[in-house]
Amino acid sequence: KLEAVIFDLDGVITDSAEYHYLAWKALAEELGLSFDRAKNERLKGVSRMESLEIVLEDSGLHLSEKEKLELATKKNENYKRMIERITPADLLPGIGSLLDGLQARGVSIGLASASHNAPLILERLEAGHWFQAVADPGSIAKGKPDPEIFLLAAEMLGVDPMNCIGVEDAEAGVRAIQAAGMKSVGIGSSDQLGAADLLLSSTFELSTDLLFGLFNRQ
Ligand code: G16
Ligand code: MG
Repeated sequence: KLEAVIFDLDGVITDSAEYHYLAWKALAEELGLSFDRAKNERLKGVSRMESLEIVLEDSGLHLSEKEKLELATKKNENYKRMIERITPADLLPGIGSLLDGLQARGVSIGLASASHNAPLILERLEAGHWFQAVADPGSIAKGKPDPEIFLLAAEMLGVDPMNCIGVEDAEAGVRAIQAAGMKSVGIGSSDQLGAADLLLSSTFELSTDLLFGLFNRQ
């Protein structure tokens, strides 16, 4: 029986993925490095410090840990200024009615975001009331594609991962969901998310019936 649906935040609940892109791009430009959307795909779902390593690769720059921390902090300060503009109108299409529908059918709802800014974003979206569990990325050892954050959310909800569906927009995220033993829904293109059990091009296509259908199919 479908007991819970566990969501990624950035790129699934709201388009904060775009703000991450803009903030990393601004930092890269400041450092004189090239950064495009193709490279940005590799940052999705990946932690802040690991993202910085990807931004810096092939740069020839040799930075100390302290300098790296300063750059990551700078990116985050810029990102935080951008997400202050988020309002409840920034819930991605179909998400509000999906969360209402799941709640009405007694399905638990969890969040498995790699972002330390997730609680702030949920607050800005006024979406916190839908979530019975928000997994803290600070309390896990390994980020996506490791399943840890999805397993933590399931544990907090008190549900068996086998009875969960995970929803993601990142390749690393879909792999994390599958490694957790959950059914996976990918939001995006088959180039990155071809491995998902169900692939949709937009959150608008998500529905309670579709998720029950996915869970019940063999
Ligand atoms: C998100 C983004 C990543 C970001 C990470 C850490 O994860 O997809 O691009 O690097 O969180 O975010 P922060 O720097 O805010 O802690 P998710 O899992 O919600 O897609
Ligand atoms: Mg994401």
